[in-house]
Amino acid sequence: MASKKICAASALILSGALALSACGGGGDSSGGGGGGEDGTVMGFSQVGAESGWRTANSNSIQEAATAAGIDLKFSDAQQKQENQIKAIRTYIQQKVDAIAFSPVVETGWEPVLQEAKRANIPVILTDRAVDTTDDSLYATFLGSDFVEEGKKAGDWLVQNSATADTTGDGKINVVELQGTTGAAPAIDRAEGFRDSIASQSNIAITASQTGDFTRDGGKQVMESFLNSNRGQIDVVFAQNDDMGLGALQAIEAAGLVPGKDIKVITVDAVKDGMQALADGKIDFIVECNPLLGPQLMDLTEKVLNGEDVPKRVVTEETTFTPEQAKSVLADRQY
Ligand code: GYE
Repeated sequence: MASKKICAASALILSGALALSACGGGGDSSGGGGGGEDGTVMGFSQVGAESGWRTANSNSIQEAATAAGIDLKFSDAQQKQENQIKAIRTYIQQKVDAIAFSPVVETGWEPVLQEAKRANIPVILTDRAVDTTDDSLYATFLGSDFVEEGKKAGDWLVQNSATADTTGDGKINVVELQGTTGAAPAIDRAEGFRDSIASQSNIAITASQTGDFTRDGGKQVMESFLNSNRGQIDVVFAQNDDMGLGALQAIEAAGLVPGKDIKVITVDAVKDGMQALADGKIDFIVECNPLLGPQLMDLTEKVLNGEDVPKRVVTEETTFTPEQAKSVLADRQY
């Protein structure tokens, strides 16, 4: 009741077309909800809860929706594409005003995005990209440049190759813990990292396997790498902090000292990762910023208002050494 009243009130101050679409969910007996304080209903399909990054990202989106007065319908797909497709279809049926999602993998979205387009519901991609040639299927894409992140990781290794040869044989053998197979950050970080080390004949990726962006996954894959290549691994490139933290457990359990016997490079810079970096167990972290909520709400409002938005909005981010981690750790929000 209350939310319908607010929706009616906001209709007075909004232009005709938007007022209709903003209140579309509220008038629907199929359970679309009445809208937030500003009448807007957004359906958001999250990848899952696989990492510290993801938790920070979900919190940011939920808090920003509340702050913007947007009624957020939030669902967790548990890293399964079929669950995301189901959630998006439900949002279409509920006639939400906008749909946002972070696609678990890059491919296979065209049919459901076509359905959203036919229903005139704008889709905003956040965090991860979809692989499609038809960019009319989404309004904008907000998130990091993952190729760049992979490059930054590789560049650090190239610049620090003198100390990275921990086995002292003149070669730097890197093992890679990849993120979820088919996910944009896994594909792109791998590409950027390879681009960066390509010209270095002394650096080689000797093993690469997915740890699904989870701590457990990283630990298990690192255990198997250590079982088959013990004594030959100089560096671990973990495509996120959680897998890197799992790898640390495996390295220590094998009686080796991370940061000394094996150098560790990760991506994200969540608090646990930054702590391990400050402690000297991780050597370098490339930041990936999960606090996308405020920008996502802002872009959504603009799209619904019919304003022009850039097709791609890239998040700004930095990198951290142990010294830098020590100085920012106390103020780290996530
Ligand atoms: O790096 C990882 C998470 O898509 C950028 O997904 C995100 C990645 C992030 O599970 O920790």
